[in-house]
Amino acid sequence: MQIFYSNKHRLHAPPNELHGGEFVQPFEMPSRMDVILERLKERGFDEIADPGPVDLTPLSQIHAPSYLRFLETVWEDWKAEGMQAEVIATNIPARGMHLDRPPRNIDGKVGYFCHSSETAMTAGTYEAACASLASAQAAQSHVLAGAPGAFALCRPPGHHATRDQFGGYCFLNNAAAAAQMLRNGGVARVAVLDIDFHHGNGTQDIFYDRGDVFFASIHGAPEDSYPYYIGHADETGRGAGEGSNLNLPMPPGTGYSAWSEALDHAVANILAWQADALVVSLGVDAFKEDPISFFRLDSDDFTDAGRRIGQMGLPTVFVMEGGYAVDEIGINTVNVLEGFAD
Ligand code: Q9C
Ligand code: ZN
Repeated sequence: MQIFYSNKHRLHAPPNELHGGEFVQPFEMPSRMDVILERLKERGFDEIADPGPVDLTPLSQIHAPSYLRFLETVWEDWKAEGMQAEVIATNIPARGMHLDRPPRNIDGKVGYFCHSSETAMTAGTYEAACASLASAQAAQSHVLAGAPGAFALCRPPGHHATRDQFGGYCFLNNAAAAAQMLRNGGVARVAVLDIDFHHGNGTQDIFYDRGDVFFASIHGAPEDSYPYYIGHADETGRGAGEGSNLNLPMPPGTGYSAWSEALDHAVANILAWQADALVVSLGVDAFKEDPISFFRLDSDDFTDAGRRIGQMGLPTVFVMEGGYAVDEIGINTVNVLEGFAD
């Protein structure tokens, strides 16, 4: 399987994550990629290419222009205001406030374009996010050209990035961009299957009103898990998108028997919807040892999940999302790809 990966993710390495009231080393760290790359090579996946330059034009179909401009300029503006350290949102518009009036002040703007303050930005974040997006785009065009599957080893991840907000370690929505570019390339019906432990709120937000992209997500129930305020089973889409959004929230302690039933349900719905191509938001934080998640999947379960995805018989773009049990992230990720290829 062809893999696309850029080293430029290293430009994004914030020193801090706000976690439990203190600053800790971020869970989403550069070494995640090293462990995956090592495992890929160990298992004979040696077609790993740099994606080449990013194409920013399709971004305007999934992100607000004002948000894109913000990402591009925030670091400069933040420094110009005299801020000493990384960009972190402090104040985010809440109940009773205006949700649609971006302020001029950069601190206010950061909060306006953010939904989760654990996520920091640094000088190299935008460039890293663009390089991550480039991998998703390259994998997408590889599949569009006829490959049965391709893997975008993306970092930073993307599925929590909404139309106009960063957060959840995400800035540009790589999976949404891949889906949009498949559409632009002539694929009529595209499904996004999100198996990351966390609900893919960004991808849902982007496609919620659209009937041409189906979104299905298996995730920790919002009552118990980030992103907390979205991801319920009754969110089914709106307008032309009614019926093309499927949320399968699962409780703490969910193991592979219940999880795989949810996967089968998602797969059946995607096939019934008659998708022509598939984008998989591939997070492996459903793993039992993940430090910030509460499902109980074993490493072998990821192989089986990959096999079930492969049995759909759809051209498939895998896009890397989360997974924070760094020691096993390589095994778990590559297991999905091996199961798929099987
Ligand atoms: N303090 C992805 O898996 N919540 N993002 C942090 C630890 C945010 C996860 C909880 C989790 C975001 C791509
Ligand atoms: Zn996740």
